[in-house]
Amino acid sequence: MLEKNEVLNTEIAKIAEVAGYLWIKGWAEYNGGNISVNVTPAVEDECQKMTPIADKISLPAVMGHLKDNVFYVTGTGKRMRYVSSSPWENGSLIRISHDGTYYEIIYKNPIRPTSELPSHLSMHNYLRSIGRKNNVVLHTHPTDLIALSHSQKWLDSDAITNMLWSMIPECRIITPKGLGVVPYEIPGTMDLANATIEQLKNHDIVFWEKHGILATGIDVVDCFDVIDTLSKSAQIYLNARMAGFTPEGMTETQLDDLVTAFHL
Ligand code: 2HA
Ligand code: ZN
Repeated sequence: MLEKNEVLNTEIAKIAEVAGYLWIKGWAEYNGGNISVNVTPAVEDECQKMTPIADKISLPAVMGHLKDNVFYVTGTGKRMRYVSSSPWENGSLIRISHDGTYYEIIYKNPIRPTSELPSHLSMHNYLRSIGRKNNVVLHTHPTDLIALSHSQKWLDSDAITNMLWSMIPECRIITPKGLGVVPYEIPGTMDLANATIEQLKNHDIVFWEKHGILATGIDVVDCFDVIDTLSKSAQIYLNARMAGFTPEGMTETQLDDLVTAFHL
């Protein structure tokens, strides 16, 4: 009985908590953002036997590293504020087929997954293929970071990473691999997914021009914290600019000292 599965319930409660933060932060206007979390370890035995509650849907490529995996995925067109209050009315569990070519919704309501699902699954599949212990893909629309993505100056991985790192020490510590940058692509397309995957080779977080940000990781709350810290840095930079000066930023030596102190 999945209702009584405490490990799954805890994971869903964390997703609901994060969805609420995305809304409160003002990062989830309309149906903005989407979340997928690999919950296979929590539900493995139970879910392999469950009867699908909707038709099979083919995947754009074979997801060889996600065979029989189960994901909680937010629904297409759904609002984060309602994912927060009613996760099972605004998202569902899907199970990837044994051959990795299609998926089926298995629980709890036939809520169709986000339009970004093929791209999320491609990322999950890629990260597993290179041995990264990834469970989460979280995409959202932080106002301050998107504002920065409207300037060519910040659409450079080193430039945006170094500027954000230099605003507060936490940022250097919590995002040691910095940000990857993807030039504008149409939302929901495999072009956007493939360009993102290219950046995930060297980063855990990817900045999408004039659109938003995507974080990958083991834990959904940690993914939120990473984006929250980047957003804080962006706010400090923009607040200083609005006050009429360019912030100094921490020096290179101050940043390097963090690498030593925190073994980054
Ligand atoms: O789900 O944010 O990028 C709505 C979006 C698409
Ligand atoms: Zn988006």
